[in-house]
Amino acid sequence: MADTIAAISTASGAGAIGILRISGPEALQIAYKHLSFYGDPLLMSSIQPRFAYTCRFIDGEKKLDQVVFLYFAGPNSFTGENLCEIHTHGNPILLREALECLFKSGARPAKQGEFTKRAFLNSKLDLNEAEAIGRIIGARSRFELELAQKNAFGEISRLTSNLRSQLISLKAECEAEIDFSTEDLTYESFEERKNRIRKIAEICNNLLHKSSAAENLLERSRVVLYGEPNTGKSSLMNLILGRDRSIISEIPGTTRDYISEEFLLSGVPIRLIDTAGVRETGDRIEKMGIERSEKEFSQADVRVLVIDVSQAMDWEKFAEENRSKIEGAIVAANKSDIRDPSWDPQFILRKNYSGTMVVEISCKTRTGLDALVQKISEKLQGLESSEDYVLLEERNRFHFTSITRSLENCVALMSDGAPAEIYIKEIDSALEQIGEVNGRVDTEEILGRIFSKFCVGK
Ligand SMILES: Nc1nc2c(ncn2[C@@H]2O[C@H](COP(=O)(O)OP(=O)(O)OP(=O)(O)O)[C@@H](O)[C@H]2O)c(=O)[nH]1
Ligand SMILES: [Mg+2]
Repeated sequence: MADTIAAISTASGAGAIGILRISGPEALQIAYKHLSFYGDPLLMSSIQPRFAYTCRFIDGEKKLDQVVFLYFAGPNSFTGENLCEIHTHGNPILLREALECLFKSGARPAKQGEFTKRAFLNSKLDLNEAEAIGRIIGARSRFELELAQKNAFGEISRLTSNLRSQLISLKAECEAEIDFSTEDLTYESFEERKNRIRKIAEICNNLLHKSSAAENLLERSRVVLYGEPNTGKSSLMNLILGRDRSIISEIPGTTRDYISEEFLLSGVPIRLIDTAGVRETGDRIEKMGIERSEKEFSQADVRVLVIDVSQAMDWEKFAEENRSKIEGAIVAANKSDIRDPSWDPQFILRKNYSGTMVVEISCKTRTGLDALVQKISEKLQGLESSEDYVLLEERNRFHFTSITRSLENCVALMSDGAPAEIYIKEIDSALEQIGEVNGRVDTEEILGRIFSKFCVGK
């Protein structure tokens, strides 16, 4: 039988409330030793599950805090075991002291993710849902949170169950064919079977593609500032960051290598990159810097082309000649405080390059910066707004890759005229893998690896 575990389940640091959780066969007995009810003493047997009791948390004679106590009788609890929650005031020292009391009375410290692991072992959650909880807790952006929420509400589990039942009927058909005769199987029904298998392989493959697209977006999006020397890229970098990161000077070619900083732009984790100004140069080192700028530019998720509108320029010609740099980019028309009469955003906008926006800014007077940040955010959200992403954890990427491979092998064997006894083995191995997606995982090692990513108390 499992032992009883306890932990602080709220984040460390001070807060209005802090929650202690106790789970296991002795949860109620251990908690009860430290509760003192107002008025008539309440018998342990009178405590009703799912009722909130206000009482005191005590250590012998010592009163620690006024608390709210909740009891969930197994199996109707998060872990499926008897579970108690004690809501104290959120002082870390107080919480620690109360937790020590629970340990003294027989609970043992919970390991990382142990509450969720017990929920999984007691079939309260499948493995996908358990992993999704881990991601919900740790999500660093709204996009990641939305992906985790989809999984927590069973999207992967549902899809997998559906694929599994399709594979089971295919297997049954093949078995019938092996057991009885092959005479009945017409060319059409054989081809139809092959197509069904191919289709399942395609669904799995698609899922892998969607997941890898989502993973790319979970990496910090790269916002790259680029343009000719002296246009104000470094000035803009520093203003967006809110501190002096890049060196600024009136000498063109100041930034020799790209400079990159990670931070949250309106809640979205990004990597902001300031690059060396691009121009023809004989300087070997500057040339190397420019090559690196061009590489950053080609890998950017959001491109911000910084131009200097204090220059007298033929902007029409500029727009013509720089199509590849302007298309899809946010053009930051900088130095608008000393704008030259030759500048007019229409020269660029009139080209109707797809996805191009122009924002007039001045790093000197800070005008237009909010509008620019807003446009960058819009582009970032545009990258992430598609509902068509799914996130597979590493474990499931492996399973879905194996399933796809087995089913493709199956189709190849069928095309080669292999008998059902042979290709059914590939269906079997796909079925085995699909079973593991929803969590028929029994080795302690794999479970340990999954739940160790959680914090204590989860
Ligand atoms: N008047 C005015 N001057 C600006 C503005 N933004 C930048 N500058 C000046 O323009 C010069 C170049 O700025 P930087 O930020 O170093 O330009 P850069 O694009 O990083 O230049 P490189 O690193 O050489 O490619 C500096 O002297 C800045 O003070 C602006 O909005 N208005
Ligand atoms: Mg610079």
